[in-house]
Amino acid sequence: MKLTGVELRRISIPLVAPFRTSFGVETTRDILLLRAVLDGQGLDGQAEGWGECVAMSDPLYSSEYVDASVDVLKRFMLPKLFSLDHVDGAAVGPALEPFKGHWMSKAVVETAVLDAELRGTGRSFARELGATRDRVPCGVSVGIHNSVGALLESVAGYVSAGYVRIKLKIEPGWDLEPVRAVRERFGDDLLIQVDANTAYTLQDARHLARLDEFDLLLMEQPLPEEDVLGHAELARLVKTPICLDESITSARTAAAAIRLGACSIVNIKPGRVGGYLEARRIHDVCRANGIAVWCGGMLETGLGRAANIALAALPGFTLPGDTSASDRYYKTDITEPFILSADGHLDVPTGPGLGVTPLPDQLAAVTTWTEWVAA
Ligand code: NPQ
Ligand code: MG
Repeated sequence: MKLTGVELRRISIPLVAPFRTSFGVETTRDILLLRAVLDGQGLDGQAEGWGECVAMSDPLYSSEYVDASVDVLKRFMLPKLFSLDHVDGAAVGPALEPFKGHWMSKAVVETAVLDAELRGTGRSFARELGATRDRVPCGVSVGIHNSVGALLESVAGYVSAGYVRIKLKIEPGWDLEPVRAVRERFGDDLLIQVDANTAYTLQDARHLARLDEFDLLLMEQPLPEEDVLGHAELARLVKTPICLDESITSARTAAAAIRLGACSIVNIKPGRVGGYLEARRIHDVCRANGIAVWCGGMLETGLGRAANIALAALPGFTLPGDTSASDRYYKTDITEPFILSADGHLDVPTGPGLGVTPLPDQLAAVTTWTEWVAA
């Protein structure tokens, strides 16, 4: 199989409400999509597949951003893949390995090629990755609000929609009070966790230990991405389990973080680690070490969401993920929407590849730019 061409497409899609985190506010997602066209042996002629890049427009979550992704794909990654005689999902990672970093760009092209390959042979992402469930329990990530009252109203809506776990975004000045209020209002049975997106330092350890009384499932990425050792220190000073997100960029960094005692739980985001195949390797490393994992989210449309739900159906995903329904973020998704069941689950797609494709009208309505890159 050859990669004969790629369509790069940018879409601009409004969020149902602003999403505020410790690193900024997002009101509209500016997303890069990639459509890969494969030709040849093993396929019925041509096959095409889609990927969704999780980079934001600005490098605020990590160093990656959309314009850089377009650039590195066009300048380095696509020419490399076009030069290969045989391309399939498994070949993309090794071929791009010489290029440092740029995990989100690697992930989008690997996902699109894998989708094309699987569609060409009728296999689903879930089957290919090793899913063992046909539906997954879902959590929801709740942004920083202007007041505790407004936060409680939002959380009440998600709880009544069926979400089985609530994640509260925190930052210095928005931590103990909102967490206490949500715990008091919704009771001891609600599964609650927090995510700081690197907003604290080890100096804040005593303050973060005050979260221990709220019986949280975990605290996610309190310290900077590079401060793995700091997380190991912090883990000795707080009772709440430490979960790493930004610090985990590969199975190797996951293994090192586990060995250091920097985390007892890992948030796996396929886009942040170079794709679904590396995400599965992180799952395997964690499972072998008794470390629980869950599937993170980057406000994906139905394309990225479909693949995340397939991944979240693997056996080591023992905690609910940020795999929310489409309407958590978008009024109109670009695929058939993912709809939450009354008991807070989403069905794992079963069709070939991702099991979903963009709806042409919806896609056209949000597209701001396209470019065809031929081999
Ligand atoms: C996290 N996601 O776990 C991320 C952070 C995040 C669901 O909390 C645009 C694109 C806005 C990606 C905001 C969730 C975003 C984004 C937050 C990712 O850390
Ligand atoms: Mg996070």
